[in-house]
Amino acid sequence: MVGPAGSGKSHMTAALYEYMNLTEFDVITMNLDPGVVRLPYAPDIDIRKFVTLDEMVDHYELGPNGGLIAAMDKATLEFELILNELEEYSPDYMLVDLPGQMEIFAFRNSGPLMISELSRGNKVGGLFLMDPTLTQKASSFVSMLLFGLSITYRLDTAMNYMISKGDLLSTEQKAKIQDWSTDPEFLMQELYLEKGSLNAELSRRTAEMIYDQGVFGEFPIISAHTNENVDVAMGTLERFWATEDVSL
Ligand SMILES: Nc1nc2c(ncn2[C@@H]2O[C@H](COP(=O)(O)OP(=O)(O)O)[C@@H](O)[C@H]2O)c(=O)[nH]1
Ligand SMILES: [Mg+2]
Repeated sequence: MVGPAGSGKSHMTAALYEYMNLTEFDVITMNLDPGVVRLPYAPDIDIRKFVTLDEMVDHYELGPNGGLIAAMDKATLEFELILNELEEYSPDYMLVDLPGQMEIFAFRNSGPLMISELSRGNKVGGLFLMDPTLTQKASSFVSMLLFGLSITYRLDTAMNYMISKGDLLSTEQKAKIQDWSTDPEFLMQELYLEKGSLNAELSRRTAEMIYDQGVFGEFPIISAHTNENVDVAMGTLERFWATEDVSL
């Protein structure tokens, strides 16, 4: 589960887990956020059993960012312990809830290393959650996709893009997001209307590059609160899991 802080990763982990459990998938959850205080699900494997943010902050007298960096580094060094737990479960599927601060997970070495360890013998894919409150304008929608691409590049996994918190969106807002994601001409037009000439050109080139990467398409608009389209998200994930190419 990937996405900026507060995009709904933990709640989506809970919603997908419930859905998969009910439909009799052999599935477990893993929490990789050492700083989370409350989770909307009870993780089967929990990084906090091995390291917590508070412990690092106290021990090394760090702030929250330094503490998270230290916690992730410690977890990477001791990842064998987490892998041992995983081996005991040996589930068919696992939902991995990543830390809120994606920047620290994805752009330092620890996150990619953990994902690469988890990828050994397993097919790993990202579900990138786009918070609709951060994608109200065409330009913020494009920059959020760019953030997703950047994380894809860092973690070296396939990425499935979805819009979270669908319950907060009106029918018109949902239609607009779908138009942006399926009609590049429409998106370009909106970008030109919104931005001055310099940024319009940057936006256009960025959108074109993202479009060439095959990222655009009809993104499922899901909600962990109402369970809207959780089945559609599952369909997307099942199609991803069914594809042959493990190194997408
Ligand atoms: N309305 C709405 N709020 C949500 C939804 N999913 C999460 N939230 C809220 O968004 C905030 C952050 O969610 P969380 O799952 O902790 O995000 P994370 O940091 O990405 O793990 C919490 O206050 C959640 O209650 C959703 O589907 N709908
Ligand atoms: Mg979380």
